[in-house]
Amino acid sequence: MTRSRFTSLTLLLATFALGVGSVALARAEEGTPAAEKQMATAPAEQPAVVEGEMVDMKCYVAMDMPGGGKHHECAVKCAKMGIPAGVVDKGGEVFTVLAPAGGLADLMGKTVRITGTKAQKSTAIIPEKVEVKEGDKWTEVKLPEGMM
Ligand SMILES: [Cu+2]
Repeated sequence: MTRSRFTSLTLLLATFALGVGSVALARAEEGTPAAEKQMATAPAEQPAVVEGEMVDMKCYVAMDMPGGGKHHECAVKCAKMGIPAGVVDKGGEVFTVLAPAGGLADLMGKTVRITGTKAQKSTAIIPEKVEVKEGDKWTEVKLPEGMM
């Protein structure tokens, strides 16, 4: 290959790359308004209250283990290790609690009520307020600072 041929090939490649680049750029710009519109009509999150038994997600999912009873000790250990906590509601729906599980370890097996933001992309809740039911009474649980 001669030098001039090499140069023109390089130029050709550069031009091609630039062309592809501008097309990609134009596409990205085209995509922006639609994406914004979609976000405006479909919020990613919505307020929600979830009530049910607190479990550790690993043992619940893998072995159908509750958060209380004979499995209580394991559930507490799992949460302290950082395995996500979850809430199983009356209908059997399971919500992952999107907060550090260590702060929820003492609630394993108890009936809890979590007020927060429900994720749309997953069955999960970001807690703003956590309450525990003892007898017929609901008590707000003080969670470690910075947890939510
Ligand atoms: Cu466990």
